[in-house]
Amino acid sequence: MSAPSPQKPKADEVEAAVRAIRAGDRRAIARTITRIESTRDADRDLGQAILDALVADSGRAIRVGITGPPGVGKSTFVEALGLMLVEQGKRVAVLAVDPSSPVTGGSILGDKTRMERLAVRPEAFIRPSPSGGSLGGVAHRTREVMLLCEAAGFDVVLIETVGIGQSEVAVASMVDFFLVLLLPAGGDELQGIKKGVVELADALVVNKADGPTAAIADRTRQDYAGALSLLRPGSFGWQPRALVASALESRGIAEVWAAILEHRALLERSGQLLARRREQARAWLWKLVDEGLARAFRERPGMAEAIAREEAAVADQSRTPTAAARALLVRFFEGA
Ligand SMILES: Nc1nc2c(ncn2[C@@H]2O[C@H](COP(=O)(O)OP(=O)(O)OP(=O)(O)O)[C@@H](O)[C@H]2O)c(=O)[nH]1
Ligand SMILES: [Mg+2]
Repeated sequence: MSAPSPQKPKADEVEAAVRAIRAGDRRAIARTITRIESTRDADRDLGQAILDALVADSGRAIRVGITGPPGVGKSTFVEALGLMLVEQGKRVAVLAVDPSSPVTGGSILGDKTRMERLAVRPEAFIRPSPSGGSLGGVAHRTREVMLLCEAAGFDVVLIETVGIGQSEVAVASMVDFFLVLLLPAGGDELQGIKKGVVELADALVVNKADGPTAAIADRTRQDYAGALSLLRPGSFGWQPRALVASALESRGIAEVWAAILEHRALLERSGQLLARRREQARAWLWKLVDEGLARAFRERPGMAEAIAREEAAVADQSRTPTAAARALLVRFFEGA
């Protein structure tokens, strides 16, 4: 995000897009998402103006985050769940947060997020995340795209992200229900998932409970259920569960959805849904402010050299971090 450009988006252009999106026009939705994700200031400002005009209409969907190790079956699960919901007459938006591979610079999710059976349904909208760009940036845009989809009338927003970095924490902070998919057998470490991620889960689902791995999946579920029962229920009385599913055979999907609805009812009854979303929005605001400040700090002319100097001084212990931070802040504010 750079400083807002002085050129204001045209009101009629904003209005036309807002009208089309409210009517559920998928091309208008896709076009606005492209603008939000654009690196061109003028496009992005237009995207933001449209979003701003629509934000009051957002908030009506059930927001579900799905994470898990690579290859656990997230996309297959999302498609199976999406198809079930579409059959029930719901409109479903699927978003993917794709932490681009730091090694290849390419997309990790690649083509696998296409979800061909769901993609052909007019009640569904699937948007893979843009590859490239910083992870924080991608997650920011996903949050905005989610709000846009809500304003366009989608009943459920499913957000897939691979659980190997920071993206799952960002996704957990923007959804109502956070689902962690796991493979039959193996502890969190073996699956490459951090323990902290499992602790964020509202439900753990051991996937691939079919064929030769069905029995192992049941045992794995029991192990996790035992571990979860030691956790205290959250502030509004939800005890995270452990379930099994076969995304491939569409089994166990209805049970997961039932848990999501039960959780939802509990959130609403206790008044926690609004409270949680307010807190998420407030935290998001501050994250953006913090990031904007940090960027302005680093990008101020002359700062890079000063930072390098202070870092070196702290490294060779000729200066305390406190004194170095103070010197940098003084320099920054004096140049303000
Ligand atoms: N046996 C079995 N295979 C499954 C199941 N779900 C997914 N798979 C298979 O596992 C492989 C990976 O599935 P994906 O849905 O792409 O997994 P993913 O977690 O989205 O993978 P990434 O996005 O690459 O992290 C595919 O070959 C699927 O067909 C399941 O329930 N049972
Ligand atoms: Mg996938």
